[in-house]
Amino acid sequence: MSVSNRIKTLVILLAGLSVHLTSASATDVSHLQITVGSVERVPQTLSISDIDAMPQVQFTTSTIWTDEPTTFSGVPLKSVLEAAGIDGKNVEMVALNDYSVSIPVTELEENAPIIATRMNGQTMSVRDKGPFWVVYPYDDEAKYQTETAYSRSIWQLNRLNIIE
Ligand SMILES: Nc1nc2c(c(=O)[nH]1)N[C@H]1C(S)=C(S)[C@@H](COP(=O)(O)O)O[C@H]1N2
Ligand SMILES: [Mo]
Repeated sequence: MSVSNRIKTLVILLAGLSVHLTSASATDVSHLQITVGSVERVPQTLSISDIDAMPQVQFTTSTIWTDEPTTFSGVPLKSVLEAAGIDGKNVEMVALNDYSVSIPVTELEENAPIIATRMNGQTMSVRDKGPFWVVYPYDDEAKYQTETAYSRSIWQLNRLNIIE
C-alpha cells in the first residue's frame, strides 16, 4: 500500500471510530443516570437489574394515562437516593425528551413516588412510557390526584440530578 493509501485507510478507520464513540455517548435508554448538581464526576448508573435487586414496592391504581386499573412495581425514589448515598434539597428528574421536573427531597415519601420498572408485570418499552416511569398510587390519596403529582409523574425517565 502506498503511503497516501495508508493515510486514507487510517482516516477511514478513525472516522469509523469517531462514529462509534459518538453513538456510545448518545442517550442510554436502559440505564438511569444519577448526577449531583454541577459537580464533574462520573455519574452513577442503575440498570433494571440493579433496581430489581432493591426492595420492591407494588401497587394497583387507576391513572390518567391508562383506561383500567394498572399494577406498577419498582422502587421508591426515596430509597434510590438513599442507596446512592446522596443528600440534597431537590431531585431534578429528566426524561429522554428533556422534559424535566423537580421534587423537593422533603416531599419524597417512604413508598411514593416509585420509579416503576414494570407495568402489569412487564417491562416497559420507550413507546410504553418506559423503561422508567415515576408513578404515585393515585387512588390512595387526593394529593396524588393533583397537577403537582401529575407533573412529577415523569415517564421515560433518564436522569436524576440531585441539587443541593
Ligand atoms: N417524559 C415526560 N413526562 C411527563 C411529561 C412530559 O412532557 N414528558 N409531562 C408531565 C406533565 S406536566 C403532566 S401534567 C403529565 C401530563 O400527562 P399528559 O401529557 O398525558 O396529559 O405528565 C407529566 N410527565
Ligand atoms: Mo402538567
